[in-house]
Amino acid sequence: MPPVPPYPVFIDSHVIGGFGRGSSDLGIPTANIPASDFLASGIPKGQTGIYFGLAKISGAYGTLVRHSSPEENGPKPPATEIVRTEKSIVPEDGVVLPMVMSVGWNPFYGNSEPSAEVHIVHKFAEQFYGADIKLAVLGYIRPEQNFASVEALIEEIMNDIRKAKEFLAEDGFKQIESNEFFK
Ligand code: ADP
Ligand code: RBF
Ligand code: MG
Repeated sequence: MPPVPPYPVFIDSHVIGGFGRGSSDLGIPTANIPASDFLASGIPKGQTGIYFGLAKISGAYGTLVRHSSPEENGPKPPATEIVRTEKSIVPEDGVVLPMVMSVGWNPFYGNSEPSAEVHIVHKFAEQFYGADIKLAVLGYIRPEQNFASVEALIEEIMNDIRKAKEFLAEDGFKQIESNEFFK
């Protein structure tokens, strides 16, 4: 089955700092992008929730400097700055990869601002703040939910990843990998 309209939706963005708890709290790092890039993408406005698709990282990246800790900020994201380095994405990390994406207010954490964040199903050599990220959003999985525990949230994310892999294994999705957008 091919992606159902309005998908595929292509988003050309870059990686910014988030709340700083994806890796530390959940063990599931997410590359955050400006929520405005998601809102401008053509996906029906205000449709928060969990999506799946493909991602490709490229270009130069830097190191993230946080000017305060997530704990100090509560529901607001900490101020961050990306300090450029001479590093660029290595070829084995710069391929089209499966991803799951979460958009919204993270009810479990009660954020005061919407975020858009992408977990790529791949083991990266390093963090890649400031790098370019190209996304093909290929479908919607579910709305955002609240959970009774961090463990329950993690379990649901694992389930999302399983579903994403199943969808992406179907013919119509695989072809998007060779789309001109990713060249
Ligand atoms: P933040 O809140 O700043 O986004 P995270 O812990 O969610 O912190 O993610 C940190 C960073 O980890 C991402 O911005 C990205 O550079 C890097 N990263 C490493 N592996 C992955 C991956 N598999 N998927 C997404 N990001 C990853
Ligand atoms: N946060 C929620 O509060 N509720 C969710 O249902 C939820 N689902 C997610 C699904 C995926 C695939 C990913 C990558 C993240 C999800 N999150 C959800 C966001 C999670 O809380 C967030 O990644 C961390 O707070 C780190 O920023
Ligand atoms: Mg993140």
